[in-house]
Amino acid sequence: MFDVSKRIARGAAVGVPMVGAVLPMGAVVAADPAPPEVPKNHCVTSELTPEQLASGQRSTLTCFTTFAEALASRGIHVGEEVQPAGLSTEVILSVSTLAAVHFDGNNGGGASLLVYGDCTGGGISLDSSWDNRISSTRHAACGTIKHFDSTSYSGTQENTRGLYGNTFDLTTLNDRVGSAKYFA
Ligand SMILES: [Ca+2]
Repeated sequence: MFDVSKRIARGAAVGVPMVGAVLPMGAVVAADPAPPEVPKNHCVTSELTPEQLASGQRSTLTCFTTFAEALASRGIHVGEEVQPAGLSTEVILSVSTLAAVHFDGNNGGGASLLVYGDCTGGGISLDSSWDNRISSTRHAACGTIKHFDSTSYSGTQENTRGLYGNTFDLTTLNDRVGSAKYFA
C-alpha cells in the first residue's frame, strides 16, 4: 500500500515538467524576431593603380560572412570550413592575381582582407572599417609589401619581405596600418 502511494506521487511529479515544457517552447518563439546578425569579417579588394593612389582614392571593400565566400567571389573554391590560417600555400600560389592577405589577428588569425592585383607598386588605402586593424600579412604573388601608418602612403613604414606564402606579424605598425603598396 505504501509503495503504491509513492508511485502515484512520482507519476504526478513527472506530469509537472510536461506541463512546464510549454513555457520554453513559447520562449523560443519569442526570440525568433531578433536573430543575431552574422558579421561579415572576410573582405576582398583590388589594388588601386598608381594614378588612383596619387589622386587620394580609398579602396572599396566587399565583405563576406566566411573566408570561403570571399575566395569564391574571385574564383577560388575551397571548403566552407577552411579558415584563413589553414589555406594551403599551394592554393595561395595557384592564383597569380592574389597579391596578399592581411589579417586582423596575429599569424593569420581573425578577420581577413584579400588583396588582388599585380606587384608593380599599386596599393590599398583603407577606410574606417579596416584602418588600424592589420596585425599580420601573408604574402601571395608579391614578395615585398610596404605598410604605411597613414592612409596616403606616408608616415611610419614597415616592410615585409620573404618567401611567397609566408605570414609575417607586424611589430611597429601592428594595428596602425592605413595603406600598403605591393612589389615583386
Ligand atoms: Ca589587429
